[in-house]
Amino acid sequence: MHEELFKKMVQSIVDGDSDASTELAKESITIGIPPLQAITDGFVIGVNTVGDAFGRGEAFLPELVMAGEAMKAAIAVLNPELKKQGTERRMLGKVVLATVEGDIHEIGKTLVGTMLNSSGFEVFDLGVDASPDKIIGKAIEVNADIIGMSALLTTTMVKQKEVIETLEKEGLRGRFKVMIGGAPITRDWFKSIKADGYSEDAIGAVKIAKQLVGAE
Ligand code: B1M
Repeated sequence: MHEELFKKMVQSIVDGDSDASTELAKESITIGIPPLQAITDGFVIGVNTVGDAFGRGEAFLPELVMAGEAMKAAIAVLNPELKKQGTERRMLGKVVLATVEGDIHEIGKTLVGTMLNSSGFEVFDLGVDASPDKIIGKAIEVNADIIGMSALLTTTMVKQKEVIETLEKEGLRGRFKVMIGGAPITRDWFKSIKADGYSEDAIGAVKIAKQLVGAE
């Protein structure tokens, strides 16, 4: 069902066509496709297609940028729907969320934030390129339960480790649970830096966050 629409969604991202991705996102809402399904079965496949081509040297930076913009445009339409569909309104805990220093990939991080928020977490989204000091400072300021860090580059994932080491040095490690994610993050990396939670996707992130605050 809706296969044609999903294919058009993929193509709109591959073409870097923000107008088309916006319209397709609106159409999916009108016909009642769950927003997360539109993202995972449609738009994300498009952005992964461009990412893979870029990785093989068959696409170039402008295409990557345009695919990212088209993806953001679609998510901007779907975000309010995702929030509306959040069923749980109890306050499960506070999450300080960021993409780590040196890294400007924001789409997955923002999606994780939206899902956490609509599942009952209060999310303090620091955006992208957030330094360890900024992340830890905010966590102290709001008395966070969880620090969530996204990293999309093999060169920036080390910042997740740096935050954990800084927490240890400052005697704060026991105060916050640390959850990590992002395309290059593996279970081995998660174990090696002694984070508390790791997930491959946004739905998993909600599950892990709930476990970390003892809500599941
Ligand atoms: Co970039 N980029 N990029 N990029 N980019 C990747 C990551 C890359 C894999 C592409 C490739 O080569 N195949 C590659 C990294 C290679 C590596 O490190 N091994 C790469 C590169 C090289 C670069 C640049 C260096 C390119 C250059 O300038 N030469 C540059 C770096 C800039 C920087 O950050 N300093 C760069 C720039 C960009 C754009 C700005 C053009 C754009 C981002 C636009 C934006 O965010 N506003 C971009 C894009 C779009 C991508 C790809 C194609 C797609 C990323 C994305 O949005 N995915 C990406 C290829 C890929 O990943 N397939 C690529 C969709 C999103 C929903 O998924 O972010 O993985 P994702 O999030 C998922 C999960 O990972 C998980 O849940 C999310 C939802 O399911 N998750 C978490 C994420 N965070 C989590 C946190 C959690 C839990 C789960 O807990 C806290």
